Amino acid sequence: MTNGKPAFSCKTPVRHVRVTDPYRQALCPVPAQPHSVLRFRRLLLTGAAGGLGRELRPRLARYCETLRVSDIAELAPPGPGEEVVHAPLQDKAAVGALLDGVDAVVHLGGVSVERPFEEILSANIVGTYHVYEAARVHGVSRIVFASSNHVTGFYKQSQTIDATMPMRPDGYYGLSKAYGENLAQFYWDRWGIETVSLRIGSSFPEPKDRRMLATWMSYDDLERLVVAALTAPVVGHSVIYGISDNHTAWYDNTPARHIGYRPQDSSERFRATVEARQPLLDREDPAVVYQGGAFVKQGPFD
Ligand code: 15L
Repeated sequence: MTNGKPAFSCKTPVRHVRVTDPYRQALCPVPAQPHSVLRFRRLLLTGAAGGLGRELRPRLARYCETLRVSDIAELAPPGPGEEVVHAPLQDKAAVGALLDGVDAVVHLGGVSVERPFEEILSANIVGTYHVYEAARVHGVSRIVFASSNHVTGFYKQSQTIDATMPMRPDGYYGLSKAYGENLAQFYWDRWGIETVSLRIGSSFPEPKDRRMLATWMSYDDLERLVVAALTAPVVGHSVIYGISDNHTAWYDNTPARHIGYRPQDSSERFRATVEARQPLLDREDPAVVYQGGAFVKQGPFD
């Protein structure tokens, strides 16, 4: 949801934003921008070597003059209009340099699964703090933050939830994404940096199991969502679930309609195959009870 305007800001944001009433925003959605009008001078994509980063890299290149891509893992060499930077998120100075001269950031970097707390701490908690600090220093006005459905993974699959409901993280990974969303809210309230936090469901070529019939998002819809988050005129700090237009859905995105995300795919065409592959479900299994699936059963790691 969009939560008010900054109380004050020591640095005038590049983009002036006025959000007066988030619920009015939700009731009066801004139409999605035609993609052809979009032209960023320089976009930064962190985590570009990961599964979603590799998918988004060629797609985002279409929307900017220069795409700067970053990761700690090996990246394909720069193509036309690309800059490749290896910057560990734990290194504040490196992340500072990474954001110098960029208009907006798509922050996918960090650990993307449940892991021991120390790994999550350095990549996701310290690393995301470095990204926001660098955005403040360099006057970057908008960040698209790859959050996760695991921020609310301990809601039951029988429930329909929206982003205004309390967080119920299902592990250290989900907790780190909850922290990232709170960080985004703080940098909006304090510094006027806008964020759209994307609580991404399961973005893969196709749903792997029955749970993903509800959480799946196609790569084309991922692109639509990221582009909408980059270009919606006013977002403050908004939170939206990243799923396709699935017939089974646990998330109500009504409070985030102002982002202008209109999914065009659905998991339904995979249903018969998925259900044949997984005919029986153990209704007592926490992975079947809770929205976070197997994430709710991870750990302890010692
Ligand atoms: C996530 O947040 C993970 O990054 C991804 O690997 C998937 O496991 C996804 O959630 C999911 O919940 O399916």
